[in-house]
Amino acid sequence: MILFVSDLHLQPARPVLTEAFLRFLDEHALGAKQLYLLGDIFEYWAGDDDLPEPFHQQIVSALRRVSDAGVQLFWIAGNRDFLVGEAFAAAAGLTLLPETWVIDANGQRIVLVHGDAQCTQDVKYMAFRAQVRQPAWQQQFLTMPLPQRKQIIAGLREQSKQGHAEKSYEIMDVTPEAIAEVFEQTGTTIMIHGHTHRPALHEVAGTRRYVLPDWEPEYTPSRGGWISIADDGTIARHVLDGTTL
Ligand SMILES: [Mn+2]
Repeated sequence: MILFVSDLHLQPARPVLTEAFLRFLDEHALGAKQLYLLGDIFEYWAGDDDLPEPFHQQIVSALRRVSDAGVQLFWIAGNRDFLVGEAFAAAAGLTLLPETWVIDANGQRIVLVHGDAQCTQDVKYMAFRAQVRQPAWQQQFLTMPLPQRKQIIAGLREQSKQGHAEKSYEIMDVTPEAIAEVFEQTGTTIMIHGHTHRPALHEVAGTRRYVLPDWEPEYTPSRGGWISIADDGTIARHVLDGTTL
């Protein structure tokens, strides 16, 4: 079994969410062969020097327990936790992947992305992304003291809340052109991504695009879940209690 999950937006202020994620790791991920974490696992990540923070320690050791049990863990950065680096990866026992990654899962080639790079209509975000994904920009940002970085990130989040009263990054959807380009460039016909908070299976012109849900276990109706690929290649979408859609 291979599992895929994204968009938890883990943060200390949401203990019910943390509990739901830890339960998912215990009850489902521990029995899997591989687990792919496809972005925005954390609400934000200011740099690996924030690893000692108790909440981060709790999540890292939970992931570590899964990898120590023999499950291979893989990570694709989201738009909120792209500053996760090798120190985090080593502590959690996972492998960092590039932003576009093709896997061979039980004979099927499947392309994995977070999904933010495909929201090409959001011109402002695309410009921001192009800047902050540059290694040189990141190196420079990471030279600032951690409290200052946290302050800047909090400011950006506040700004995006105010400026996006009618539109947030997550409200923007991927564009068909950007999706077609990913399929073409990778020679694949199956994709799994998150980011948009629009869980779905889109079947278009011989392609299948699975969109992961964001997690909101503390609300009614609850949101959340994951995608699995069984040993026979069957791809399934699961809700929080594990049942398939
Ligand atoms: Mn995202």
